[in-house]
Amino acid sequence: MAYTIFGDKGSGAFSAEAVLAEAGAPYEFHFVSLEKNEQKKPEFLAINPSGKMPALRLPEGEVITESSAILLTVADHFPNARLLPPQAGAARAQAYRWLAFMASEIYPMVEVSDYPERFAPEGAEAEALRQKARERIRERLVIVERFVAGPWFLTSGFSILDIYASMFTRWRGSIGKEWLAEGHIPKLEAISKGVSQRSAIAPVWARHFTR
Ligand SMILES: N[C@@H](CCC(=O)N[C@@H](CS)C(=O)NCC(=O)O)C(=O)O
Repeated sequence: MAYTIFGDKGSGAFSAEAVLAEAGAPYEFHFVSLEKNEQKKPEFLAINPSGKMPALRLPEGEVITESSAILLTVADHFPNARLLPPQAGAARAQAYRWLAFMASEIYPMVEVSDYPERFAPEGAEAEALRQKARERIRERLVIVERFVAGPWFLTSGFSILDIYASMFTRWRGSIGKEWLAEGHIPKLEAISKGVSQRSAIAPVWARHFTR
């Protein structure tokens, strides 16, 4: 039985697909279009009532949402893939820390940047809010950048943190292309390059991020 990912290209579904590919797990990708707002249709709301992707159906039928929970679950299911540092060590604690930081401090700002009219009246106020959200994302990426060990996120080597962090660096519309071009996050950009070149992830990366 395979895992089933629900999501769109270039979305948080990248992280779910990349971790399954890296683990060598069998999976299917069920396409849900953000452009057509399919994440708000009853069929998808039955899978994730919050109307957000990714969602992952496990082989036993259980549905998991929240990208960070998906990454942790797949890392647990495939211990031999060593997608997390050893349990109870310092590197493992740092992995939890930064996964939680990106999921709780950065990801929610992406919604504000992409859909500011959900939080402020449409027009100038929503646009001003979008700019504020972009600033918060940038400020928080710079905090992450300071911690990154290089060549991977953690000193212990490649992990789910690299998959997660690299995904955020691709969201140019949410962050601002000009700022990204200024080179504020070179270590995170290097991680993205490394993730994009991993043999199992390269085709996934190309499908999600190459136009
Ligand atoms: N807390 C969720 C956030 C997921 C999320 O915001 N996903 C975006 C796509 S990258 C989405 O589905 N946006 C559509 C919407 O908000 O309507 C997670 O960590 O997976």
